[in-house]
Amino acid sequence: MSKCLICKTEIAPFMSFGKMPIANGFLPPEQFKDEPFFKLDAAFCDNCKMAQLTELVDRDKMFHENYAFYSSTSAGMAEHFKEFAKLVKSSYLPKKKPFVVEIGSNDGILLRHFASAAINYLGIEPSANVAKAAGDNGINTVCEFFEEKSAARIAAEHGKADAFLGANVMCHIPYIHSVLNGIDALLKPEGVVIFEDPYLGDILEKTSYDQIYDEHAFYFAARSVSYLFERHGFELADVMPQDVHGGSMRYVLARKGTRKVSDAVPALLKKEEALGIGRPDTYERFRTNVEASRTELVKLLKEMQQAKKSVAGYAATSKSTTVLNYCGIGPDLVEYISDTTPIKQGKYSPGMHIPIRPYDDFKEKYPDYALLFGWNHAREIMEKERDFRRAGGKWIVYVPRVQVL
Ligand code: DWN
Ligand code: SAH
Repeated sequence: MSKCLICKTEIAPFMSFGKMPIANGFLPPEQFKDEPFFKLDAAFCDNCKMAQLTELVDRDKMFHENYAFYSSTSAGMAEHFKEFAKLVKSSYLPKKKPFVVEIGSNDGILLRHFASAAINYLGIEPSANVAKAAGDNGINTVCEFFEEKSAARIAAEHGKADAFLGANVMCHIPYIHSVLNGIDALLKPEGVVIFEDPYLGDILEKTSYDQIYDEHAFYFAARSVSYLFERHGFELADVMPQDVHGGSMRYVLARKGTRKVSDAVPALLKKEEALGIGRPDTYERFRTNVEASRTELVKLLKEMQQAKKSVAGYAATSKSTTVLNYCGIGPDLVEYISDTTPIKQGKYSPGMHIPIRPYDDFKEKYPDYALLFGWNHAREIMEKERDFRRAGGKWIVYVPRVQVL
């Protein structure tokens, strides 16, 4: 039995994905023999309702000087973060000398909009290569993990913050109580916390099981986020669904009583109740749906193989590591994966060792089918790849169900 990372209640996994490599551990052949694996099991806490992993990978094995994910690889996400910054500036900052802190600021995709508006800000990013990319673009970034210890020092050096921001990072931090203590130390009394992460409701409804991988320690919903922050004297003041990463939720939190609670909060809590987010049978159903999805995807790829059709993966996402390893899909079924990130190209996918090739290879010779691992960017990608369709190419997607488009 494991203990809930939030409330220490005993929890048991509702689903095991088996042995998994590091999701962003793209590697050269000489490292195959030493490739680390861990057990990917997902559980849900009957007490505080937090969905979470039970076995955790050491943070230094995931976030380091060769972190493979650069935020600015999606034009759609660049636009999303421009709007995020606009909202923070217009609705959440005081007029006088505001100070904004973002954790997991990566290559500066969000903070550049504060820099260009001459607003005082600081990025906190432990992965040295992406932090350097931000620094090279003139974005103030300190390279370290945010937690209670670093927060006190940052507050002493830079002053207290009016807004504490995070996108796709809070769910990455299993030592979340330390982060909340840090927020308490760093945030002004009237300050606001705004963060967004993939939403558990969408994961369950769309069977997007590929959101489950080592970096994602938590799968948040309003119910669990509210419980967690209440333990630290904060209150969930607003929630805003976001049409990114396959369905995300933006949470606004403030110290209890300092901000009006929007009607959207009780409305979402009610919706989550109806969706069964707090009930074990919901997770049983999810597991059945995941297993069915695996069976269908493998069947489809084997049919393509028999018909001698070529299949390439599109976008070597972190999520693809779960799909490939859980379904047992190797280079015999997917010849290569095309990706625009230089650090991934020429390497192999974690665990199943499918070659990662530059995007030009895809453009120069289209495969018969492209398996869309970046399904969360489908609008952006399909728009960009109209010529692939015109040339007779077809997309394979697996969220919300396995389909050929
Ligand atoms: O939570 C996380 C999210 C924000 O980003 C991190 N833990 C890691 C990462 O997850 P991911 O790798 O699943 O992210 P994306 O944004 O779904 O995929 C990015 C990958 O897709 C990059 O390697 C670039 C590639 N890509 C591409 O090759 N062509 C992306 C687009 C839009 C494209 O057109
Ligand atoms: N915010 C960006 C990046 C998300 S990827 C976006 O939405 O695109 C998650 C990022 O969080 C990585 O860059 C990783 O290095 C960073 N991270 C992980 N643990 C962290 C911590 N304790 N404090 C700050 N950043 C952290």
